Amino acid sequence: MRSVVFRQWSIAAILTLLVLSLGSLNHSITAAPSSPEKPGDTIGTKSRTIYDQTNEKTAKDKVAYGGDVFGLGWYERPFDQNMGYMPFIDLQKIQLNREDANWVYIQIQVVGIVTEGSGATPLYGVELDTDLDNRGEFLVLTSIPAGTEWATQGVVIYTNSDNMMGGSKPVLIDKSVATNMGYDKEIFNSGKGDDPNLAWSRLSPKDPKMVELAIKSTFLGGQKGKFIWFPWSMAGTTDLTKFEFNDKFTLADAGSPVKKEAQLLHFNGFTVLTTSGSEYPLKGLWGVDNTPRYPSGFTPMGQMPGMGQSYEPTTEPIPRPPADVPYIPPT
Ligand SMILES: [Ca+2]
Ligand SMILES: [Ca+2]
Ligand SMILES: [Ca+2]
Repeated sequence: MRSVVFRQWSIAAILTLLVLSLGSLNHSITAAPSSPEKPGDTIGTKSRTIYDQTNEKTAKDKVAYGGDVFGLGWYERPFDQNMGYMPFIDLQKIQLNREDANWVYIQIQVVGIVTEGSGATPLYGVELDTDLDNRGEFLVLTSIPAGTEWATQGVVIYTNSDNMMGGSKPVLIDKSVATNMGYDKEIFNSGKGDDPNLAWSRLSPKDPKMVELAIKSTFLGGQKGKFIWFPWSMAGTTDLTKFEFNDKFTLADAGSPVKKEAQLLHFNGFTVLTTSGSEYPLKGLWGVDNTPRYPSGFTPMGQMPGMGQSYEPTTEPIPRPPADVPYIPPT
């Protein structure tokens, strides 16, 4: 009887130790605490990661490697008006992290050293569709952060006053000229706005090729918030009232970053035609890079145009429910 009691105590002790050690393990993988009014020093490690096409190998030939799909609003144009490569806006890897109770962090890594692009006053950020109607509500952009400390300086959040982002067909090319207003209205600029601490940026303390953004989690619906997001980088002269670009430019006016024939790609259930090489070189729409759209906090139901699930195109269709995102050639 005594030994049975002892054994029970031993099991209880082992269980207690196990719970304690699991507890400390749990603690050690949680992001360092942040303040509700200022982002934390460290960003968690469980991030949604997107890899984007890069162009350093083809830059000497003044062409993009690929990845530009005008009809879906996917751009691969980190080049100037003369097809000069801008590695400091060539998106490479983007991570979105929601482990922190107070902040959503976005880490944007490009091919070149960020500060080496200062002459072009580049902007880095994220577009957000917060009501899941495929129309962007917000565009959060930062200029090159002054340093590796979080600051609100240079961070601007734009919205659109007509809630008609993307015209009659969000994401896709409108058949007639879109007259919607684009990102025409600032709701936050360098700490000025209803909430002076809404969004922050810094250069990554670990990587000179990375810009980091922090947006208050409550702005995006809190920890259970659902939104569509995707990153942008652009030269600072980009006209934000021209969003969405594939409505406000024809492909002929925008130009093309590739010389290749347009290719039909089967892409996670989508069938898309890449941008035609006959429109080479870049004309009106240059100095921009982005990626497909991604869901956060929800699984997309039905067809959401421009959504990516993996960035690797395949030559054969992946069996999935039928998807058709028609490419509408400019007339
Ligand atoms: Ca890129
Ligand atoms: Ca929306
Ligand atoms: Ca449209």
